[in-house]
Amino acid sequence: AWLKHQVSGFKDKDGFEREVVRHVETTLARSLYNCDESAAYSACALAFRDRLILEWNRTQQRQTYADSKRVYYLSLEFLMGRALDNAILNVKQKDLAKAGLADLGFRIEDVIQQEHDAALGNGGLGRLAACFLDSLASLNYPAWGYGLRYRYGIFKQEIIDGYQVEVPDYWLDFNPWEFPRHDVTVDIQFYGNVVKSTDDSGKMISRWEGGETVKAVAYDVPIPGYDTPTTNNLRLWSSKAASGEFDFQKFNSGEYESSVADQQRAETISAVLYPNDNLDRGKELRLKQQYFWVAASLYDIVRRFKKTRRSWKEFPDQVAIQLNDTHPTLAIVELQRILIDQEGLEWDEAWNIVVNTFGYTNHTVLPEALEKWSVPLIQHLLPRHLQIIYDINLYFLQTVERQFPGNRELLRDVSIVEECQPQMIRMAYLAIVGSHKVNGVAELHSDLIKTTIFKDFVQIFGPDKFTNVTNGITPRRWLHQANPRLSELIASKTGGHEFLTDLTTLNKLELHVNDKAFRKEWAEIKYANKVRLAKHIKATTGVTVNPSALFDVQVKRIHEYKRQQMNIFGAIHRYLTIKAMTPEERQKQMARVSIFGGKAAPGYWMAKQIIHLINSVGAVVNNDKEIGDLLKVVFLEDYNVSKAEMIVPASDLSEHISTAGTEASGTSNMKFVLNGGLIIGTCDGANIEITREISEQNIFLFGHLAEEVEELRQTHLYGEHTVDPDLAKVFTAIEEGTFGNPQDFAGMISAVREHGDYYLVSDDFHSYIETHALVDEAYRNQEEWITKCITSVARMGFFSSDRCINEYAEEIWNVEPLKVEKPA
Ligand code: DL6
Repeated sequence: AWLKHQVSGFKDKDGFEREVVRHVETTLARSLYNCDESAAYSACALAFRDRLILEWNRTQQRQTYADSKRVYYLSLEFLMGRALDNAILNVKQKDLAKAGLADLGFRIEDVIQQEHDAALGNGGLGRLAACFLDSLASLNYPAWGYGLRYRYGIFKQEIIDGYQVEVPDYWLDFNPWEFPRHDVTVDIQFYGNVVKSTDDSGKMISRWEGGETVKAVAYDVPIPGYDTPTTNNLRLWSSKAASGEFDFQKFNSGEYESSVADQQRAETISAVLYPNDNLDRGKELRLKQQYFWVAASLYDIVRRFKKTRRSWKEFPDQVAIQLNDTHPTLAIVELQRILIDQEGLEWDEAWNIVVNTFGYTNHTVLPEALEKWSVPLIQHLLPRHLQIIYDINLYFLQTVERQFPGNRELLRDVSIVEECQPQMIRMAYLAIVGSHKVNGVAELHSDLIKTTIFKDFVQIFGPDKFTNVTNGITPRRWLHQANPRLSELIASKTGGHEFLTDLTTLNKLELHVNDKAFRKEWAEIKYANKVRLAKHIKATTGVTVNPSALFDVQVKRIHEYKRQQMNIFGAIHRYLTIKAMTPEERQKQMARVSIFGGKAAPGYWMAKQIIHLINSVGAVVNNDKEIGDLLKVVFLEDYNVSKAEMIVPASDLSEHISTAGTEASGTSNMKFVLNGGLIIGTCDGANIEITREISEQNIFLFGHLAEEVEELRQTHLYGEHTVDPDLAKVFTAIEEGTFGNPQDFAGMISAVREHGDYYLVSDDFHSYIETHALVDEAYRNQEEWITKCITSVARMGFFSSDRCINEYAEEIWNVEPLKVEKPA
């Protein structure tokens, strides 16, 4: 299906300006004389959006007409960030927009910054989903994302007196990127009961009846591809009362408050994103969110399939559904229910279709993040689904029994229903049983799931069901958009912007690694990015940092396994070391800025203590005249996607220092290296493959290996646990009150000293400190440092999310791109 289309940008600058002015004057009903930056953003977004909509409609028509297999990416999180810059860059009209806005009296950077981040996610999992949507569109795959339209995204973080304070993120005041589809609604049922009867042929049928109904309303978001007319769709569901606005009878009889109660209860479902990262809390509303979203999405997918009038057995040839972690696992049960209860298929035929349709991506091995739902809760909320889960489990266990007769232990271990009080449904097991492929997100992680949490399933299903797709990032956002000067410099040396669609062509950079002028410009760009970040630091924290110092960055969700506590202990160690130096020694010391950022889940006490310690250390160190520029410690408030776009290009060194075996992949490690920063890290997640690609000389690895972790934990529990002497000095300084009330940090210290040091902070501390000393040495030699940076960037081609999506398409989804003619 070669169909010809032209990407719809603007013909010229004047045309763009006319459209902006038209939107200011008509859509916004303002005059150019009282058009502020916010109005300029709105008008500019609407102008580009108008063009995008045309491509979006055409893409949908083209894909429907081609009638080829589609991918549906089900994710509870899509951490999209801002859309305007992305939309402009995809049609390659940044210069035009910049000049047009300048004519109207605006700087494009200021206009772009008016946009509120679409922050419908917690961290890596949600951002990965956003990168995947970008790649799917850019590679012309017929694909839809399905998610929830939370009224409140991830909370905004304020730092008050050194503590995290959460503020709601109401982001929908003005959102030109979504389109309500009041005509696309689905009634979603909860509660009720199951009625059994027999049909005319004597076959037993089950009907789910009664209960409560909530309406799902579709909101569509266009997802433009880069340098292609393909514009895919992200459909987000919003909940509304099925009965309309409110209960008129109650209203008329004066019960004003309860007349709106139904409406409010219904709207609560999609009201708020759960702010936990790598943590399962088992709340009823979360289960309601999950079912609401998968039921609406499946209804939509099935409705689209039925329009093609194909037979059911063709469903997996037309539909591939990817489960982003276990959050959408109920989709497996729901599709089985639709096929057997509503469409009348036999169990086996239906189950075959289900399994061939679904793929499941696991994103964590942390036990506290593996989802389980209590049987009584599912029984109450989704009675028919519980029966189907029991049947899925029964048939599964019967095949296991046939394969491994008499192995009761195995049956207990792999049962989808965990026998405890109350019984629990293990969602990862259900996802494995109901999918044809299961993948991890980096090599080590994919190996670990096969040898630890899912090892029995490898025995049962064979190793081919389990695969690896190492994560990736979109170079469009994480290089071209975030670091425009570096992107242009790379283009000038690699013969154009091909690297944006084929990242492996970055390898051409190696030819220029000794080119003096190129290296000079490279260094200037990094410095300029650091100056910009330094200004932001000054404006938001009041701390002055020297852009010539080494910027050492750790930005990600705050979690004990990610070990920000080790980083801040390391900074304290550095502070104590500098304090103990003679003036001559200090002269030789390399200047550092330790930069932290990230949100703690509101209920995660230890993570909040870590933030407090970072800020308390900063308050002391940054005001210590003896120290001056040699060390600064700053915590950047409210880390999000758009802040990452500023922080990542400004880093010299970034920290990816999780306890080995705990970080499934990590993706910010890829972003930092792609932007010419080096990394210090453990042998964990994608750090290992990054090392393989860029070579060991260009990365600072330290710490114990994954295979050593379990034994070390055991020795902590049952043997002697002596704290590393350098770390002990850090603890003494904290306990002496150097950074404020020691009681505030007692929990962090005792986790290491008295409670088994589960995350191996003490075990890794020595090699962490030593490796930082190597970093100082390496940074001293700027020429070598720049060589390392350029070489690393040149070798990052593997980590494009385009490569990942092509792997999913080939190995898991069996889908082909829908070819479109490249725009002229
Ligand atoms: O795969 C994306 C991302 C990985 O890069 C991180 O290493 C991993 O921690 C994260 N996993 C989760 C799991 N949450 N749940 N459920 O966020 O996935």
